[in-house]
Amino acid sequence: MSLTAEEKATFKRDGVLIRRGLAAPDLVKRAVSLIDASYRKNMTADDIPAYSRRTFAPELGDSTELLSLYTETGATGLADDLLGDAAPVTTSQIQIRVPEREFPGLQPEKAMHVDGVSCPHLDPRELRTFSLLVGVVLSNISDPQCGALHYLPGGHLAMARWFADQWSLGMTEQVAPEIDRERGTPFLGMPGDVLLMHHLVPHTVAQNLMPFPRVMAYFRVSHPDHASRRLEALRDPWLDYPPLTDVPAPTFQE
Ligand SMILES: O=C(O)CCC(=O)C(=O)O
Ligand SMILES: [Fe+2]
Repeated sequence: MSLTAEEKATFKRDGVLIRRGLAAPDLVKRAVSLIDASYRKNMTADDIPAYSRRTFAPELGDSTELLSLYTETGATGLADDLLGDAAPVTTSQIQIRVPEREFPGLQPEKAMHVDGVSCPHLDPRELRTFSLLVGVVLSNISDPQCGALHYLPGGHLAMARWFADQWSLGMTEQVAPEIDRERGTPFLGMPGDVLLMHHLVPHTVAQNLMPFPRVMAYFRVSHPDHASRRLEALRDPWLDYPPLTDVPAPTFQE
């Protein structure tokens, strides 16, 4: 599985690429039924705040069935196409936006952020960054009101400039003030759709105003050298993406 030249150019400009229906229905069905069982049987309302920071269904973090959403769908080939080479992914993260009506006040909107930098619950000097986020849709996300991920197309370039010029390690601000004010573009999709997002694209999630849970599986992919150059990768958006160095970003809007 590989990316077209046009897809690479789009990723360069937007920092985001969407492949509809990449994960086969049987893989999606198996993952959904495991997550659903965990949500119904193991989760309590008290778990929601911590799970929202880390992962839902933590006991499934290294399950082969969940990992197959990344390893058996062609997503690994797409990640290799962007990064040139990628370290193996060994865990999945499940993020559920629970229905607000059922669990009022337990899952507030997340602030605009990039993953792994100045996490509110961690030491701000600790970086837990990576290169590429792969997200697999596991529920119907056709209405932005259901707690859709909202992202800022092109925000990876603005964030790299901010990290280079304004930011220093230990600051608690997660993004530049002008980015914090943005609401972003909702990522809408159906089960099996896959999102590839550059690590510097700022994003947020709102409350889920629908009566059913919104479910995503996420995989964090790193260039093999990422861990040894986290600070540099915040300031140079293409350091972890050698195959994209010479790809021109399109100037047209689709
Ligand atoms: O719930 C989501 O879709 C994404 C949440 C998020 O941004 C995160 O866990 O870092
Ligand atoms: Fe995030």
